[in-house]
Amino acid sequence: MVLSGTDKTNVKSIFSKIGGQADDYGAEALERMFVTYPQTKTYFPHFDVSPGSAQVKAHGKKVAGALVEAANHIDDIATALSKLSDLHAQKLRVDPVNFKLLGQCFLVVVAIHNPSVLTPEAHASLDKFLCAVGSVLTAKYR
Ligand code: HNI
Repeated sequence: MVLSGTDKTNVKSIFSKIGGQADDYGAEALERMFVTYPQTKTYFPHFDVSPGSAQVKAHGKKVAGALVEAANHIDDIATALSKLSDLHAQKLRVDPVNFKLLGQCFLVVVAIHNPSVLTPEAHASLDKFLCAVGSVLTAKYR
């Protein structure tokens, strides 16, 4: 997934507009993923996955932090998320299809809270970015 210069600018602009709300969006995206695609809950047997749970909130913060990190290092996402890539490939072994699902949920959450930010162009760039993050996190699966 190759991000153009415009995509990179769009993604950085989206994250700057989201600002401190990213943590909440991470949690909301997880809540939506668990409700809409309940099969994703199988990776979190040790979590209380009900909406509003403290564990989901804390985990959403971590996921959002990784997305912000990727956006801040958009020219080299692979290096920025290298440790997470090892973790998802070697330990968690999440089926790659699930990254699309979480990505879609995150897009929906951004759209709901920032309808004016998510122009079709911004939507396309954010989608490409989330796909790029998913590719990095599943790149080391063997
Ligand atoms: Ni993911 C742990 C980031 C997609 C299942 N994941 C993490 C952590 C981060 C993270 C950050 C915490 C690592 C640590 O504690 O050191 N995950 C991301 C990102 C995406 C993603 C940025 C995609 C955008 N993860 C997914 C998906 C699933 C998933 C799609 C499964 C459906 N992740 C997990 C599980 C853990 C995890 C399971 C361990 C949770 C725990 O605390 O036990």
